[in-house]
Amino acid sequence: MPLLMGVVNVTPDSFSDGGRWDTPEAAISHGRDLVRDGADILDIGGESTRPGATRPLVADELGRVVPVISALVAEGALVSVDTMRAEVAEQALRAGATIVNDVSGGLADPRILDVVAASEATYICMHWRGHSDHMQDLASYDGPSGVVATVRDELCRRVDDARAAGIPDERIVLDPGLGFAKTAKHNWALLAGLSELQALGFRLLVGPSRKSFLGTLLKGPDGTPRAVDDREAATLALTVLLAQQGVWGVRVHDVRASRDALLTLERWGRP
Ligand code: PMM
Repeated sequence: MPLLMGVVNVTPDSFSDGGRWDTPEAAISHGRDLVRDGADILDIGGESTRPGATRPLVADELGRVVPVISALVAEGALVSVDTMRAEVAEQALRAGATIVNDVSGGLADPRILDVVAASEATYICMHWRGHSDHMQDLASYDGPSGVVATVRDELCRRVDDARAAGIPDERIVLDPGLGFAKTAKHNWALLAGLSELQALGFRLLVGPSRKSFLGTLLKGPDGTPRAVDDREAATLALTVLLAQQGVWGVRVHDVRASRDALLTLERWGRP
């Protein structure tokens, strides 16, 4: 079964849960709830990557994530830091995080690769093309090879840089980056073509939870997308399908529901 990575967004403006856990106390308490619900990893982030988001100051990002990481690590949680910044990754690792979840795959701040290389951390290397304020302008995969092969090749170049910085393959996890410079059609193609990414031989993490392509799929008769907090059943269906594909991890908001779905799937496969 895949690992469940529970999302702790310590931000005022994330698309799915912005503002709900934006004080350290609220975020710590939410992280505890996710562990109780069965999260294997807590992914703690202080920068919203919703389309159109503007970037926080480094000091603000640090102030959001470091106290939350320290507190949850002290309680025994396995923590990843969701950041594109070397400085934040460095301080998060010092506070006890053991995974760096870099949605830019080393493109936003290449020094992050050196920080990870100098540690023993796992590096989640996501497919990305640009910051959130303009990423949807970059959602074009018109070349002859199509979105799956293009994302695979672009991820390979990120892996080349990670290797060159000294991060061994065993510490690298790849992620297709659903919704990042991608339309709904691109996301569905990537999910259907996941085995092409798996063929690269790295562990895979996928983050479909509550994303807008599910809102579009579940749109009402007048075309209105399904609300963010009403996309859970579709998220669970994808969690189960991803588990059947053999991915290493799924990044989700509702850990309890995903854990129930995975336990059910696991029981089905047991005599
Ligand atoms: N998606 C979001 C943020 N961080 N990290 C990884 N590795 N993969 C993702 O798909 C991903 C991510 C955006 O979702 P959120 O605003 O709900 O956290």
